[in-house]
Amino acid sequence: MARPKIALIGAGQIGGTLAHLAAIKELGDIILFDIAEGTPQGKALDIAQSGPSAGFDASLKGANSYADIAGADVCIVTAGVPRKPGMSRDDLLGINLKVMKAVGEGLKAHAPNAFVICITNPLDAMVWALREFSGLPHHMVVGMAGVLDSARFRHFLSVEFNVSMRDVTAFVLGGHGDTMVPLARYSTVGGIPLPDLVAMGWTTQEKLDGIIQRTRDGGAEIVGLLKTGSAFYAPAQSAIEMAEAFLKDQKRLLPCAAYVDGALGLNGMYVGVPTIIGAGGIERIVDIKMNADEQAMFTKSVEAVNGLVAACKAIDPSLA
Ligand code: A3D
Repeated sequence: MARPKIALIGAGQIGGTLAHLAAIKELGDIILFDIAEGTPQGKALDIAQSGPSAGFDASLKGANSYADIAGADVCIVTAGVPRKPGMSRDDLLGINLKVMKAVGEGLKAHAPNAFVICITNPLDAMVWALREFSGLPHHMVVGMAGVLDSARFRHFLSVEFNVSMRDVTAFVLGGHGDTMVPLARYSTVGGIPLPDLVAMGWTTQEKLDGIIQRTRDGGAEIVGLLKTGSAFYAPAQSAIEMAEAFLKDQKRLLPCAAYVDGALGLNGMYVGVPTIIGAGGIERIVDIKMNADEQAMFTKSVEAVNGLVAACKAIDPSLA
């Protein structure tokens, strides 16, 4: 069987890291696409030259033409601009919306059967716009945010409890912004929910609240440290986990910005929810039950996403 084809739209910090990870994991042959001439070609060549030492079989090619992504099985979109210190993700909306239009048209013309993972911010609005511009089926277009936000939460929890990160599971749902919803009740260490661990004296409610806030501010903390851009290693790894779930039909249960129509009380919108990813793309939305406090946080986050979608429609009337 021929290797799968993976197209990376945007060859910046995340795009380059995605290419490296996809090659090392031998997920398929890789096309790095960017409007900047030379960048995708240079990164493709550099990573390909690590192959003899790393021992992977994958071809890598840089491209500035959408024709090169033809027939891609997976497209991961990072095209656009990242945050600088002091900026919110929402400040990127105007410029990245135009980029989603160009990318959406490229996908429609050259990769209409791909599973598309959007990473460009502000995430929930951009994945919605990308789906609209591309016209691809909703279950084949998804946004990466929940896997990363949950990984940040899991990392902080593993440090607090001094346990392996592998034994910590966590759910962060809602929009990928200040209103994101880390769900303590659905987050566990080896199956023991966080509220039980507080009762068992493993940590205090105050410390847990601090970890939840640090998770919400996780992206800004890194932007503040890097000063020239935003996080890229963990975002790339998170999208690779989703791509692998699709390519290997793993049926993974992962929190993603997916199109929800009916579940969780939502009618036709993109927001972070638990999903099952397999060969069929987003195969299922997991309709979890929230208590009153969780529901209030989730509703606030949904409203924030709806506000960003309305802003997109105001900027580009073709989306209205
Ligand atoms: P960066 O290193 O600047 O790479 C972006 C690349 O996109 C650059 O190489 C540009 O040349 C390219 N580009 C710009 N316009 C186009 C276009 N029209 N077509 C093709 N390529 C284009 O940024 P990055 O890789 O650090 O981040 C990429 C995006 O991911 C930004 O919007 C970030 O805000 C976002 N991001 C999201 C998360 C989430 O968890 C959702 C996390 C981290 C970053």
